[in-house]
Amino acid sequence: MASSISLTRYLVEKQRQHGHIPAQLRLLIEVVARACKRISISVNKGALGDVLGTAGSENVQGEVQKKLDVISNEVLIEANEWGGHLAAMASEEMDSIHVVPHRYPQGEYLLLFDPLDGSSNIDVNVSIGTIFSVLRKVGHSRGVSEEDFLQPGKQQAAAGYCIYGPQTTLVLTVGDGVAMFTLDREQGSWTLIQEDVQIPHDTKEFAINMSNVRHWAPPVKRYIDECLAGKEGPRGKDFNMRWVASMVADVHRILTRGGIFMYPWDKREPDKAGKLRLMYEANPMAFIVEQAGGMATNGQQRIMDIQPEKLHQRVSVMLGSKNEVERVTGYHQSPTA
Ligand code: P6P
Repeated sequence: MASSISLTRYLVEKQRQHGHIPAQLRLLIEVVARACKRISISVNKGALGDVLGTAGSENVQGEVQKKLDVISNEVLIEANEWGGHLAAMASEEMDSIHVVPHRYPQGEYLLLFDPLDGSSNIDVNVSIGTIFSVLRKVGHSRGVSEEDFLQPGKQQAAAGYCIYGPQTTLVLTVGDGVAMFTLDREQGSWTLIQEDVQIPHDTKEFAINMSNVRHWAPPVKRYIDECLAGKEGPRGKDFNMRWVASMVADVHRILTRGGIFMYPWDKREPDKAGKLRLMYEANPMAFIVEQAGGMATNGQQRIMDIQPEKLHQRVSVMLGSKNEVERVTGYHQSPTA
């Protein structure tokens, strides 16, 4: 294998070539990557580390928290508090933002994360992951409030995820393409395995939870019915289906070989825009997917153009291979076309 490039070297060279990564952002990314390394150690222990099962508490979403949800959240908070690169953090597992304590210097970035996405898969040994998004703090006063976080996804300075699967792989964008790093456990370092990741514009693979078919809006139903009709239908080709029920795993497959991922609005909870959260699931994944030549919409508009109103607001998500996302978005915008 050609001389391996570490995450640190990749970030330094990006900074040298493009001035793309200010020192504070570089530190932030390396600290998050180190936290993901620690989370992967707990995840990999499973039953041997007394980290499985529920924590006996609920998160702000009213969901039962798994022990690893709480552990992962604590690891990310503790790792990022002291470095002077952050002003505050927000997490799926915390009702309100966590402002960097006064005993530490404050930085210019805001970090948002889903510390362990796919929790329902933890106890059955299926891939799960950490998703993170980085925003710049607007204004220079020391005060930070939830409003500082309510920026559209197109304002992100960086985004990434770490998938804890057969390999532990970190996927990252700072707005200059997408790179993948696999954890070399013998050296304890992140090693570059791919840069300039590109999602094929076409695919024959869709990812959606089919058990919800009776609850979908007509444009989603039309799109999936056409896929299921296969060669004999209007698409003229057969499609395959995958649904891991871990967004990180489904998105990683799409980054690797193409596909479309959908978690659309449905009639089960009509007042909610969708199941997934905008700020720390949809936005970071949309940034990564767009940087890899894909597309990400809520059926009506680009996800990264949505102006957030609440920290934990939900959104309908369609993302992946550009031509497929364009098609299903078109069905929403012109239902009779
Ligand atoms: P369902 C995991 O809980 C998650 O938030 C995403 O990672 C995943 O895509 C989705 O929910 C799975 O939802 O309804 O299929 O269990």
